Amino acid sequence: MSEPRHDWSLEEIQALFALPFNDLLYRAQCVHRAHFDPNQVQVSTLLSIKTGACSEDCGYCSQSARHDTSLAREKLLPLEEVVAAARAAREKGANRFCMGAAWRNPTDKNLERVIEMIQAVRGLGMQTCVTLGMLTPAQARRLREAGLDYYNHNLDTSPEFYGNVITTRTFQDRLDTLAAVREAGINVCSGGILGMGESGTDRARMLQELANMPQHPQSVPINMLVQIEGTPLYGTEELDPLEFVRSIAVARILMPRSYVRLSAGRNEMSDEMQALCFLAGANSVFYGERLLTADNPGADHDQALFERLGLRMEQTELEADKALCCGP
Ligand code: SAM
Ligand code: DTB
Ligand code: SF4
Repeated sequence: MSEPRHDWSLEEIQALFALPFNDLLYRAQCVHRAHFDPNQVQVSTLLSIKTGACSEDCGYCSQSARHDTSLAREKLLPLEEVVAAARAAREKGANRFCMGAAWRNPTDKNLERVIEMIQAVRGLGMQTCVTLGMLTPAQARRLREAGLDYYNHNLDTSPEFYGNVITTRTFQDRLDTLAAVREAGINVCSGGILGMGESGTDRARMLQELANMPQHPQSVPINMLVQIEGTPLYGTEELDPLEFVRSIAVARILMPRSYVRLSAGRNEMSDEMQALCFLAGANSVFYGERLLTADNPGADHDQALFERLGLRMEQTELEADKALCCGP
């Protein structure tokens, strides 16, 4: 197996996008099979632990205080509510619990409250992920010490298109947070959003930025824009679904060992479109009826889909250990 590359040129990536669809999917499927069980998906459940009233102006987001989206605001949730949600997610089969807060960045006081949540969720035998905005290197180290498994912070789009979507923090700010997370030894979860009106070159550039990081993010969420009324991006022309599938395939080829997550927007996708995304190398999803504020297919729908496709959900470590020592 060859070592993953970190020197992809834009031309090479554009040449992948330009392949005939069948050739591209075949290449992606070969890469996928060389590194992963092709019939297994990792499932993460999301919970918004602090909702709305965010100071940032991200053009896609329901939670920005600058957009009129009629979203109910909520302060940081009490610990017991978070643990109850994580337990329910575990019972439905999720092996990772991802907690998101509508902050530009957490204060050190906020961080200590979130750490209590991380420790309680780990206590349930689940992997933990949080997405809290920008972090300082010291905050990233504090999260690592507390046992956090993954930190999600997306590039969102290409550096060139970025200013059309967000003005209150820079693309470089995002790279700095990701470097702090990586250097603290936390697994990086980073990807972006397609369907925001970006060009094909922007999609290729975003994937190039992700693939040419010093280490590939362990997890790469590819979101389809969920159009939210009242946000500046509401009404954007929809992306050709096959172009979305191609982007998943290219992500798989560029980052062969990363989990590529078919993320937001599944509620608006047909089962057949999702099946194509799995064929293109997606091997992770957000699972449960809500993302942070938007709807997601319910667990029942997903279980039926996995059944139809013969996909198995990755287990928690505890379940995997039990299966090893006690048999089926
Ligand atoms: N406030 C933190 C931040 O921005 O880093 C954490 C939460 S934020 C909601 C996490 C990510 O969700 C964003 O970076 C974006 O990629 C994704 N996201 C938010 N709203 C979305 C939407 N309407 N459609 C698709 N993805 C979205
Ligand atoms: C990611 O890439 N997508 C998730 C998670 N990371 C935090 C969030 C999707 C949000 C979709 C819109 C909403 O629920 O408000
Ligand atoms: Fe705030 Fe995050 Fe939404 Fe941007 S994406 S407005 S930082 S919650």
